[in-house]
Amino acid sequence: MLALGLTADLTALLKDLYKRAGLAHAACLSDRTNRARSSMDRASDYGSEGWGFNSLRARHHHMGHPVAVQELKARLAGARAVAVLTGAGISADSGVPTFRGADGLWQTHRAEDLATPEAFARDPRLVWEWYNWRRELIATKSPNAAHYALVELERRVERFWLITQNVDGLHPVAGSQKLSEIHGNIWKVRCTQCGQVGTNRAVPILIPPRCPTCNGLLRPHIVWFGESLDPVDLERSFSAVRSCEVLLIVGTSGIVYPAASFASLAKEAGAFVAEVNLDPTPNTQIVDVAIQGRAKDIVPVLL
Ligand code: BJW
Ligand code: ZN
Repeated sequence: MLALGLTADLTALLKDLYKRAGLAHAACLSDRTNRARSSMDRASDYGSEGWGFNSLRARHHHMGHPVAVQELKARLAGARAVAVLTGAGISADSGVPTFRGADGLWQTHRAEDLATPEAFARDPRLVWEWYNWRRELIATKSPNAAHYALVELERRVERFWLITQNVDGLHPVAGSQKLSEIHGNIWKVRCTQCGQVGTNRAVPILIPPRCPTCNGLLRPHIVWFGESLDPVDLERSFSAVRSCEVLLIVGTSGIVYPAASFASLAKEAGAFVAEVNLDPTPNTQIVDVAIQGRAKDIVPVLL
């Protein structure tokens, strides 16, 4: 697994990321995505055997144990600064497919064909068709109890920040406001010519969609592999992760950077770090408490 330098300094961290980016760029795209896939495969191998639960217990992790829930609940209730990181698992309970795993999107679609700037340059129509399919699916889904519980947590905690990798927009629909959608939003489009960002809720969107201002080709306002995250989102997220007392990580496989570095970053800064996930992930080793279960069942009982 890739490990980022555990520096508390954002500049150094970004430098590290970009240094790795340089390395990644040196390799050809398929190499990079193959590497990505092999780390995804490794992650899904962690399932039942890779990291036996006994060894996790020996490390004082409490998989789904009521004591773990109680401890996390107390930590959250006592914290004045809480950061939350969510991934596709929180929306799986609303019926939105995840990326990796048995029913994941990457089982039937090659990431390098769809979620890279190179793919869009090669065949924008194909990429837009995939997004149309996903927009159609997501349009029928609603937030679940876990999304709503995080809105309530935001209301209760003095300093709160929700960082989501999800592009489905279900957190804002639920009512979350202190939020960075670090991988973008599937209902937003961006002009490849003039850069203007707009909201477009058409299902299906007319292919190829055109910019109302300059007639340039529109693309999804989503962060694809190899693209940089918005620096404002990034700074806000790093600062929340570095300064929180509790970091709660829900439903992410923890292999896509930079979000994959948040658990160790928060630990390094002295936070109490907890994970809620159906399965063990690379983060499970790092966190103080790992609770195994469905987001919609676990997150509401943490309040
Ligand atoms: C449940 C559940 C239930 C199920 N309850 N749990 C080498 C070193 C360092 C970095 C890199 C490197 N090589 C490449 C990189 C960078 C790359 C990267 O990290 N790649 C890794 C795969 C290695 N990252 C980037 O490129 C990022 N940009 C960047 O770093 O910029 C600097 C840079 C520039 C150039 C080169 C390198 C660096 C951008 C990343 C953008 C990611 N975009 C995607 C796709 C968007 C397309 C779209 O959605 O339309 O975002 S990838 C995909 O993965 C999507 C997700 O947001 C993201 C994370 O996935 P997530 O949310 O974790 O979902 P899953 O499916 O993986 O996991 C679901 C989890 O839920 C599982 O654990 C289940 O168990 C669990 N679960 N049901 C609770 N009911
Ligand atoms: Zn334009």
